[in-house]
Amino acid sequence: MLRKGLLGLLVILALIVLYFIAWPVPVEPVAWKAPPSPGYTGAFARNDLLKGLEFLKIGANHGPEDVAVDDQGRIYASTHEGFIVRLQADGTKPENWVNTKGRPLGIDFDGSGNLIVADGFRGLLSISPEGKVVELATVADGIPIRYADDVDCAADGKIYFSDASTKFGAKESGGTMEGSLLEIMEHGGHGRLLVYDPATRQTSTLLRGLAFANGVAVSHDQTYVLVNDTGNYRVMRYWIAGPSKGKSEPLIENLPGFPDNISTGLDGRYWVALISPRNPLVDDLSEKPFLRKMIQRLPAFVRPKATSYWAHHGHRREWQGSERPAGPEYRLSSKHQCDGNQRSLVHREPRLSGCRLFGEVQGGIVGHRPFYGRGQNKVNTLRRPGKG
Ligand SMILES: [Ca+2]
Ligand SMILES: [Ca+2]
Repeated sequence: MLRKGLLGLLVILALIVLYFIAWPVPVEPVAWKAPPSPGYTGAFARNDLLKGLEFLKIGANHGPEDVAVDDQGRIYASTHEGFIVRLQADGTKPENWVNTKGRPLGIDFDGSGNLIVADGFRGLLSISPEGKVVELATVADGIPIRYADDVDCAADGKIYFSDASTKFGAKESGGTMEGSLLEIMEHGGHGRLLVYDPATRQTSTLLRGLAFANGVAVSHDQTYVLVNDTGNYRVMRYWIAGPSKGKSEPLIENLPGFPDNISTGLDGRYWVALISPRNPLVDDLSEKPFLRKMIQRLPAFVRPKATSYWAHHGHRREWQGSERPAGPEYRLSSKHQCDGNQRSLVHREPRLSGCRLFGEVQGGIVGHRPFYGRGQNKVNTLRRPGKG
């Protein structure tokens, strides 16, 4: 009897071991070497500069991934429910303006007043001022766009956008968060930076191999495009003009968190939203793909995931003028919210004169922060946009 029981136990144990070794999972993890995290030190030292955000309501919608402002100063937010929510210029009266029937993520106005949308489920869309939705791109270089994430329109009309993962599509993976976790866990580099040319209606690939291609921002002088390589904790620069055209290099490396959106700001700044602090387990297992695969066989709730705790923003400032000064090319500073309010995963869109806007990826609000610095600390009304 005892022997039978022992045998049964051994069989169960063997099945468990077999499960952890052989059960099929969607990821095929790739070995890489995560640089040691600097943590929130130096320019990233914790502070409470984001405390006191005012919050604008977006109706019954959630997860405003990005925000944009039209020429009348009205505010638009892309939401989890598929709605583009529109608020009046004073931040009131949210209305469900258009539903893309997908998952709108990055949004930006083009020169003709169309709202260009990187839709995680549908690809690149354009919404006319009357609210008509048109698909601009669903395929690039023969590969379906499975996870359009962020978009930025250049002054010449070209539309730069990211396809976060060609393997783990937002829809096929069961959602944007699920797809991002798979891409980052595998670290297979299925993300790409794309450009849509309205003159030819063609979409082409500029950069490949990104471990979740995320936020996109065209530089102030229109000579390069920044794209966040989330799984590698870095911001990449791809040159679109000048002697380095077609080349790319990392601009900021080894960030202490996962970079999500990036946008242009005032005074030559760029704003990077760090969606979550780095996860020590993910870093420790970077060179152990087999163990990462085993972890994928654990129930979802015990697997590594984004930490919804507090918001961080690094920003970078470029040198002014054409002469590059000696020393680092950029200066970093950051603004945080450390009150533990679970207000996390914040993005920003600073293209307003007088205030900054944030979208909270998992919450139901858009944050509004009066512009501070340079002696302005109490602008409380939203003003007309000035291209920052
Ligand atoms: Ca994003
Ligand atoms: Ca952006």
